[in-house]
Amino acid sequence: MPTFEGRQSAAGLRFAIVVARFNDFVTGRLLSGAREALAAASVDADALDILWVPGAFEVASAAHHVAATRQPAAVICLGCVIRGGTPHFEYICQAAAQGVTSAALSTGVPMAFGILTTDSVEQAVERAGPGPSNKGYEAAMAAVEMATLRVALEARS
Ligand code: INI
Repeated sequence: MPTFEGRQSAAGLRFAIVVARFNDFVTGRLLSGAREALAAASVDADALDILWVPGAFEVASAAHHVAATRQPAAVICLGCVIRGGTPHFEYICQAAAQGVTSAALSTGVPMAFGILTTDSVEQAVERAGPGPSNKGYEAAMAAVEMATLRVALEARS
């Protein structure tokens, strides 16, 4: 029975990162974490497109566009939505999650979901610290695994 798995090295593959500017004191750190993970996976800095968008709501449409036009091996989606006192939080989170899922399925390009949805600034900052527990780092590692899984599957088709 054939078994397929992704790899930890993605040398030679191109990636895109879509990052929301809203709460950039957090998303900038998620971006640093994602870049660190891609470097650890031997992805060349020149093989990386970085797209800044206004907020988490806009991440999915930019992810869809970059996937369709530049055909990266995977897209890493980064953002930070912090709960306020209104239902706005739920709408943005739901739109972001469903939008990224739909963009990945419709383009066939794997997308990693590194959009934090937290109850407080403290929870967001905790998830954007240095090292592998940074959620941007984790999302980039998921993107590497999914991209290389796809390469492994295509090599056998
Ligand atoms: N966008 C975020 O990325 N995080 C938030 O916490 C947030 N809040 O709280 O409103 C937020 N709003 C902006 C939204 O993503 C869109 O940019 C805006 O609605 C314009 O479409």
